Amino acid sequence: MGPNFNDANSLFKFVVQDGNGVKGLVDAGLSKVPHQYIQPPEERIEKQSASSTGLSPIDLSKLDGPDHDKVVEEIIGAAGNLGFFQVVNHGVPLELLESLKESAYSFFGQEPEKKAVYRKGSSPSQNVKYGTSFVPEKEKALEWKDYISMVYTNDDDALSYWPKECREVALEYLRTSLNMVKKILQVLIANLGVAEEDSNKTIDSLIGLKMVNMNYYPKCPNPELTVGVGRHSDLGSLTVLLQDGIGGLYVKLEEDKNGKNQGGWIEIPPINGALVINIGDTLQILSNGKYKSAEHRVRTTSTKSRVSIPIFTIPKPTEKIGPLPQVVERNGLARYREVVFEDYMKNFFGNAHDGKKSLNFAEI
Ligand SMILES: O=C(O)CCC(=O)C(=O)O
Repeated sequence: MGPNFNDANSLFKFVVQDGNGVKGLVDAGLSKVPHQYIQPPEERIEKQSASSTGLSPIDLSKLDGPDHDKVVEEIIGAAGNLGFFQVVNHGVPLELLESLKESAYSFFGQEPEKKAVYRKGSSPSQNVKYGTSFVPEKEKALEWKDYISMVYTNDDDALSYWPKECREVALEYLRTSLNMVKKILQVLIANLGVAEEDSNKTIDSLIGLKMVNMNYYPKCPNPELTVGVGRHSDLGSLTVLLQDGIGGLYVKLEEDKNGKNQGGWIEIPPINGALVINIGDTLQILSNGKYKSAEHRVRTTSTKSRVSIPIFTIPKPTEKIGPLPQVVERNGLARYREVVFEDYMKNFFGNAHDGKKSLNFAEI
């Protein structure tokens, strides 16, 4: 007998424990989403309610030319306002971006047993994890997303243990993106008053750990009731994100001092060949709030499945993270305490997504 999707335990076992994922549910021919995926009304995403950013992508190649100062201004402005921006001429080959999307489809298109090998507890490497939703055990409503997560330690480990469908392209994506991440961080760190001779050390501490994820959002019979990813901010320093052409990534506008913006949402539209960059909690803490770790979420769609491929750059677990003294000196008051990053991570991954609540852990 097949799984009974009306029974909560049976569904959880099928999707989460047996590793069939949301894709397994959809492939079983569902005509409406099971109640475990139905979000409370306040979390649902109305497609019509968001506007597009209308912001042009930043041309990173100009950092090395006469427009250097203008590009620096654009990066600093975006990091301090929306916390999200898009970049072009980023140094990551455009053919590689296409291969990455294809490799995500070839990984998730496999039989469930092939993917389930990488479930937590059975994966041949603790650096590779296949899963679904975010923290399914803790969530009131599950997220409509399957993922594979690959932590980088060294090339040999990646080439031995990351899934063969995507290992080479994911590694090349990471390698080429890191050059860009370092350039962007150089700009952001210099603006916080870190002396040039200390800049490399600070950057190394911000990107001590790297993780490439591939997200797969199967098409959904009831996009109006579900979310692909719920409201959250990222925990690390900078996230690089490749999204395909489907759309559905929304960022929350912070209410400004005059009460304008009212916390509305805007879409980060897919731009062919561009990469999305966003600020994570670590940079918000380090900058004492000058840079914004933006709250974001992802809509589902009934017409086509979507893939996205983020790289998360985060400090090593043993690293201590707190506001830079030079920034506190300017502000007069530290908004965050110093935290051991391992504790911050445990809190982040131990709770369901809930907007920017992750930052409360470090708030004074
Ligand atoms: O799929 C996206 O566009 C964003 C994914 C995301 O927010 C995440 O993986 O944390």
